[in-house]
Amino acid sequence: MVLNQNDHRQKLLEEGYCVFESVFLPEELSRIKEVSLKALSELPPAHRERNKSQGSLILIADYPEFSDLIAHPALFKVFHDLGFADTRFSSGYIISKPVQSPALFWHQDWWGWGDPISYTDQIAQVFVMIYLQDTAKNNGCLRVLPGSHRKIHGLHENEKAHTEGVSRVENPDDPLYQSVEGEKEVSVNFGDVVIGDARLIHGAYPNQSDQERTLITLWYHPDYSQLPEPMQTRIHEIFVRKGVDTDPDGLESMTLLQWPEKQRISVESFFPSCPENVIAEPWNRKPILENINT
Ligand SMILES: O=C(O)CCC(=O)C(=O)O
Repeated sequence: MVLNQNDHRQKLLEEGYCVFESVFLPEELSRIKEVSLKALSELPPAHRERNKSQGSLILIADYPEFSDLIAHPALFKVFHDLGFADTRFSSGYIISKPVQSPALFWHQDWWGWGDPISYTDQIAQVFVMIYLQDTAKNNGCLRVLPGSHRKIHGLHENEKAHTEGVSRVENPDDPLYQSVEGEKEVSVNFGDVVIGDARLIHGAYPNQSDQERTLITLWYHPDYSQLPEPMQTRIHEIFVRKGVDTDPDGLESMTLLQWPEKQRISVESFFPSCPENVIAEPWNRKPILENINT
């Protein structure tokens, strides 16, 4: 179904995600695909063991070639259609499921649940997912729980998501990998873009195909100037890889500030500013259940 401009915004607000079809021509993503597959081929096996459920977690900050994607006019148009202004970037990953690999655990990615805006319609962070091939249930497409960005779900109680044992798939029978009532399959064509509220509970099906399934996830923050200052400070810290709770490898990574001048300048307008003398919003990855709708 092709959605119009208002439908996309409505769906994002109500269900926590939406899909923009044919945002990119396949050839516009060919360089990104080449760089991503090369980065994957150079990964030490231990990385994939450690991230068996995700498949891989490669910070794109190490690859200035991603400047073309981060500031791509087609993404800018998507943000415009969603009514976003003053959108800033914090980080991005190459997340790639090898052939015959397990499901990605159910999780949500929001870390600012301590702030009251997390319980409102204001969206502080979105994921932008760009799959580098068509996806379907068979090769590990995304699955989501529509509306879970604003409503309580049993999975909110599960504190294991993002832990080491769950990433390594130490217990494949854990409910975090299984189908859940109400889940929605989000299959896409190469060139489509999925936008989601960071609060949305999501995961991915196992990749049961004989092809790698590769995704670029980018994190952006709409209407940045309207976010509380401690949140802006935390976003800036994520951007400079300071104390990121889920990502100890990030300390060794480059930041976009160190990219060669040409690439850095092309993405500079998306860099998050940092308010002076403001302590960062504490990491808080679990909603306060009394504050969230039932
Ligand atoms: O691998 C996928 O399809 C989803 C990745 C994901 O959940 C994320 O980037 O937060």
